[in-house]
Amino acid sequence: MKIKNNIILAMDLTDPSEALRVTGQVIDYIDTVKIGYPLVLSAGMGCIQEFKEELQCKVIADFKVADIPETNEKICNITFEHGADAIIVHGFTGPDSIKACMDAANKKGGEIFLLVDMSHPGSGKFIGRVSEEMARLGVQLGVENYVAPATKPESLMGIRRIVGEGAFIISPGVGFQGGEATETLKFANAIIVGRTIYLSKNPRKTIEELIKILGDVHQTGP
Ligand code: FNU
Repeated sequence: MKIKNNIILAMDLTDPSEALRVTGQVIDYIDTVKIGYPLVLSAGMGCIQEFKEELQCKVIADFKVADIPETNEKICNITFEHGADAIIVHGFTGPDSIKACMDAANKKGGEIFLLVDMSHPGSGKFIGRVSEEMARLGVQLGVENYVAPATKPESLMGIRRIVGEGAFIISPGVGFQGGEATETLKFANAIIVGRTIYLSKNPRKTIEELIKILGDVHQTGP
């Protein structure tokens, strides 16, 4: 997946017209929006197609799929049939459940992102303890895309080491959760940014500033 400016907007506003309006303000700068339960549970699955048609963007469905293989297959099929380009899938459910999502994605022409560690403080208790094992499982299964946290650079770095340079990592937790954009992009291919943009008084200016910071680093960096 190629992502414009290496930024994915996490659109978690729950009012569908507000969500479209605010995304529209920054759509010149991004081509990929992550939509999850907050918006879909209030607006319905139709909002995926609405975003794609009105804003001409790719949509990643953040459904953190975590069920038995047969149910995972159904969830993925429905999500791709509603127009999602990719779906986020939990790694902790194990190989058969992940494989069911990969098979559904292959059949429907979509992609999966395997979530191997999370960004919130409580993630250290369980998921963070097995994240490298999950990443290794992803590699064994042939998973190409991963989600790993911007708030834990050590974890992100370890996951990159395991999945290799060829894998595509997207990383949530930049801004409000404390993750740092330029640091994160040393190990991730794209950052996921939500509240910093959509709660900004001027989302357009905020994303322009973010792009400028990333661009400056790119120009002066190694
Ligand atoms: P923001 N998200 C996350 N951490 O934050 N999918 C994870 O480990 C993860 C996620 C999502 O904090 C979160 O649900 F797996 O406002 C939200 O949609 O910038 C977004 O990433 C972060 O939003």
